[in-house]
Amino acid sequence: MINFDFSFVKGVGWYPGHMLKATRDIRKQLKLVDVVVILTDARTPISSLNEGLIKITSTKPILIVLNKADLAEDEKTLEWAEYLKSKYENCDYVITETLKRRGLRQITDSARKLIKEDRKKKGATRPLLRPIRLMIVGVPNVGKSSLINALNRKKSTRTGPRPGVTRSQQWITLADDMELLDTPGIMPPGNPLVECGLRLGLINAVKQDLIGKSLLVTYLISQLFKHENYNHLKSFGVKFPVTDYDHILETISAKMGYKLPGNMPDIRKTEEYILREYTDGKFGKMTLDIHPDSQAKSDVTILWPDAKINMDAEEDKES
Ligand SMILES: Nc1nc2c(ncn2[C@@H]2O[C@H](COP(=O)(O)OP(=O)(O)OP(=O)(O)O)[C@@H](O)[C@H]2O)c(=O)[nH]1
Ligand SMILES: [Mg+2]
Repeated sequence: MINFDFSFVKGVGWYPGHMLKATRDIRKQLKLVDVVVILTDARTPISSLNEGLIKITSTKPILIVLNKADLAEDEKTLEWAEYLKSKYENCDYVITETLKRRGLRQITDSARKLIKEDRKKKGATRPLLRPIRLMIVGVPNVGKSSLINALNRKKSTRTGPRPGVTRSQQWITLADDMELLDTPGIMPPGNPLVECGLRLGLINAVKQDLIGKSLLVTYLISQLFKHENYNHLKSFGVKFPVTDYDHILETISAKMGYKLPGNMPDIRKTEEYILREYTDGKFGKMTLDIHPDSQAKSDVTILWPDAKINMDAEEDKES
């Protein structure tokens, strides 16, 4: 049995000035667009959705894209997609793996279908004689610019495995009858619940240094135990069953040759390495958002801050 204690962790919000401006820019451009494409990370479909974006764009049809599906468990991605479709009116969903170019066609097909239905609902009778316009929004680092590049093929917008790569809006015209608006990633203002914040840090939607890399590695390892996802740890020589957290980091540090003077393990370097391995998908498919109805399956206890206190804080914020 291994225990993890996160009860001391405080929520970490991240809402720098450029996100406030980006939100204003989205409101301004909204009247120009035909459909809003909201990207979320398939590993955290709820934690990385930013419901505020759904609220401010709800006058338009919305296509929810669960991207990075290559990093999430297929069955759970489908379950979450159906959940989102039933939760929000006016929405459809598509599951994508942008880097492998999977699901791209469904995005353009679904966008066209949503626009057609919307125009019909509004009584439009003539065909649209201009390119259709899609605005791409979402939290940082979910793959908005990558999606646009994959659709565009000319690779004109910058991407990177960090939050905040795109800093301003940019229209991109595709060869066929479509225009795309890339936007900077936007977090909801305020502090998320602690576990939601840790998930956002792990997927790089929030700067990892703001949360602390040690804490994120501990959270990652707690999730590996929760999902009984041991293969990558075993490949470093970690022996199971494990009861001692330090043994995991020390084993990986020894395997990688990360040493400090005096032959001590270089834990900081090891933690940075583990997070890079996670970002590169080396720990395999793992969905972090867990539906409340699903059962935890493993021999691990994880302590969280008093959920009631957190829930009350959330409600206060909304009222
Ligand atoms: N594994 C995987 N990685 C992806 C996928 N799509 C994008 N990425 C990677 O995710 C990282 C972020 O991609 P970006 O396109 O820059 O994300 P963004 O949403 O534009 O980010 P900001 O501009 O910072 O808001 C990059 O390293 C991409 O290579 C995917 O489907 N699967
Ligand atoms: Mg971008």
